Amino acid sequence: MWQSVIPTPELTEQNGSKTRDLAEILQGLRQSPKVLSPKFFYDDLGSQLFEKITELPEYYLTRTELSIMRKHIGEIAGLIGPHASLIEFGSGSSVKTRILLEHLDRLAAYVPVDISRDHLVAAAEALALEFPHIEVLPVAADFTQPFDLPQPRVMPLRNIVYFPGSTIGNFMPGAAQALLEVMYQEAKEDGALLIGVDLKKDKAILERAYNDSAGVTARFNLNMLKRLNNEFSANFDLSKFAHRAAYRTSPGRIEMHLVSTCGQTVSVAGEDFHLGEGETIRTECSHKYTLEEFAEMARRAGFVVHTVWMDPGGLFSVQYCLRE
Ligand code: SAH
Ligand code: AVI
Repeated sequence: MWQSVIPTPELTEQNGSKTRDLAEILQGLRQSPKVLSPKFFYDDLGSQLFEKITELPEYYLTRTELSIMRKHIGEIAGLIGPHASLIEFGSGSSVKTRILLEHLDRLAAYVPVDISRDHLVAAAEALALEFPHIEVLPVAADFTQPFDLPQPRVMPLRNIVYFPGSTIGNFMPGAAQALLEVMYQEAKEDGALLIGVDLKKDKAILERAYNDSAGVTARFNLNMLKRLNNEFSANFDLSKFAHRAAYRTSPGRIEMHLVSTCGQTVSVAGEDFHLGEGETIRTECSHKYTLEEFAEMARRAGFVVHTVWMDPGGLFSVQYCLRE
């Protein structure tokens, strides 16, 4: 009987540690005000909910970045040149990447790096089917911790680090610069960074994007507690928390919180935490930059911004940065 041969990309798993994650969660909940890292959003359901967010009418980021990529892909592919290795941080479903994979000249390899393991594997398998001529080398890793990249079969001419979605905005300025420094190292000599950066704009547009009328962002936010219940022996009652997202003009970021709707005590891995009525756990910051602010941060990490593409409304930017 005829059987089709489906190429299965080989997964590299690195630096995942439940003990380290739990220590980080407990440390965040002991703080005042309480915080949890946005990286804990992304279990399988969290990744699916994020995909739903990208399709919401209020969430302008994804469709705007896609439109910029489609409009300027010729110029982007020209700047990147042939035989590059494309290394993507926080690849998710690799939707925007498909535009690059379709247009880059004889790509040596595509290396998606993501913390959401099963979602990454599914995306990598789909890509390997769609682009059988490109070596796909998925890496399941927390990119805020040290990790190694697999070696492609074909020696690339240069490394291009791709970081779309404005995920850079989810890091505090110091951590964002540290991450750009890691990317600088991964780009190696002659390498470059292609990055999506969301821009400062009217507060009402921003707050709508993180408070959608269908309530998907609220489910995404609350899912973090469900994940803590499932994986870290927590006992959060989701009905006692509400989603809140608001823009703080200074320092220029959306903050997402989970608001305790009553006084309550929750337990995580045997440790109790008290929350007063109205007390919040901050789950995410989404920093918005001006072009100047981002250029300055990139410069401190060793990059010089070479080209910036924006949509006509100036909502979002895609930036090509070279090692200085
Ligand atoms: N690049 C995609 C997805 C953005 S969502 C886009 O532009 O639409 C953010 C992605 O980063 C998720 O897939 C999430 O799993 C991943 N991520 C978040 N924190 C991470 C970390 N510390 N290490 C690795 N991946 C991370
Ligand atoms: C992945 N990241 C850039 C998204 C953002 O806009 O900060 C995550 C998100 N949070 C709420 N909606 C989307």
